[in-house]
Amino acid sequence: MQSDKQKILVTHAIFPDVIARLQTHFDVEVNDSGTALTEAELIRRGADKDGLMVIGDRIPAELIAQAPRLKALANMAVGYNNLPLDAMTPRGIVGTNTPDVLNETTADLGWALLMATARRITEAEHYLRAGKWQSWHYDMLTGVDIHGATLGVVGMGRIGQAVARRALGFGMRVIYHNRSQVAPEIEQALHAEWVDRDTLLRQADHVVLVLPYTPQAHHLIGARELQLMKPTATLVNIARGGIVDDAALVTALREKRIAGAGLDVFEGEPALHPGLLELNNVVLTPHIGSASIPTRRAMANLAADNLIAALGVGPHAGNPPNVVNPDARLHRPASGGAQA
Ligand code: 8YV
Repeated sequence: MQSDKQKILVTHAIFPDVIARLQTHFDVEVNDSGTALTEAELIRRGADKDGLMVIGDRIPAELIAQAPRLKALANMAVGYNNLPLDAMTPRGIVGTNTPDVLNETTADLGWALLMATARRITEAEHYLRAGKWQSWHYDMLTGVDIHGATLGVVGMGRIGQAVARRALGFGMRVIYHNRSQVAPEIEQALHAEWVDRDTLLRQADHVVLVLPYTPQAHHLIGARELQLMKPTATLVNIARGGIVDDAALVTALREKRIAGAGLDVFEGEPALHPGLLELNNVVLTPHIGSASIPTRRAMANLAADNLIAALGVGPHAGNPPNVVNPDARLHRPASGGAQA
């Protein structure tokens, strides 16, 4: 029998209880193949859907053109540069994200990378496992100090603030760069001082990138910026691939123009610049910033809440909590989201 429920696609397997919750409202199709859908598959499987829960996939604008019933794309991520908003908004298709619930977990990972990079943890473990630890030497695997050093945070949003807050425990000086200065009470609480970007790069011992990806942020850190950094400095990217020019970074690391880098995100991921794999002054993780079970669960539930509300059902029907393109409402057909 034909169901009259709205149809949704979830682009990767997620917690079964979250899927069950979605099933109370919708006909749910899940890509549980364990691999990402190709662009062509996304377009084909999205074509008859009312909504999508998007998990890390770059959604082609073509899907929007091919899916006449589509009303909402709920991203299970805080970043949403993977959604084709320019195609969605004029069609009245709402996009949502999952802010806040991942701030602390992502900040923790930023610090894990900072500390692993500064203290050469990955390199030291490889050294030990390879049986190279035969004797002691005063400068064996010496790193860069974290306590008392200067932390430079690029992007002082909610995750940037969580990164900066952790620096208090290490007695660090905190400088930050953000398009606009944060409120004075936040600066005071974090002991953080706004500086221009070049000053930050020149003065920081540890630079952490926590800004959203926008076309203006593309290759924000390239050869020129890496040249400004101290030769003893480290660079951590927990934001998005493409903010750092990975080829320029490989050259800088190879020539030891900075001490090291800790990277969770890459241009063209899951592929990465092959040069990165040859270097031992870089710590690499596969985009795991938000990867703890409680946080991923909170993200999945929030994305589900957004999708349910955006498709006109549940307690927040018509008012999803985390809309990223509010102008889409101006283009919505008068009837609004269909009811399940
Ligand atoms: C996601 C992320 O896990 O929230 C973000 O922006 O980068 C990660 O937390 C990843 O994008 C998959 O959706």
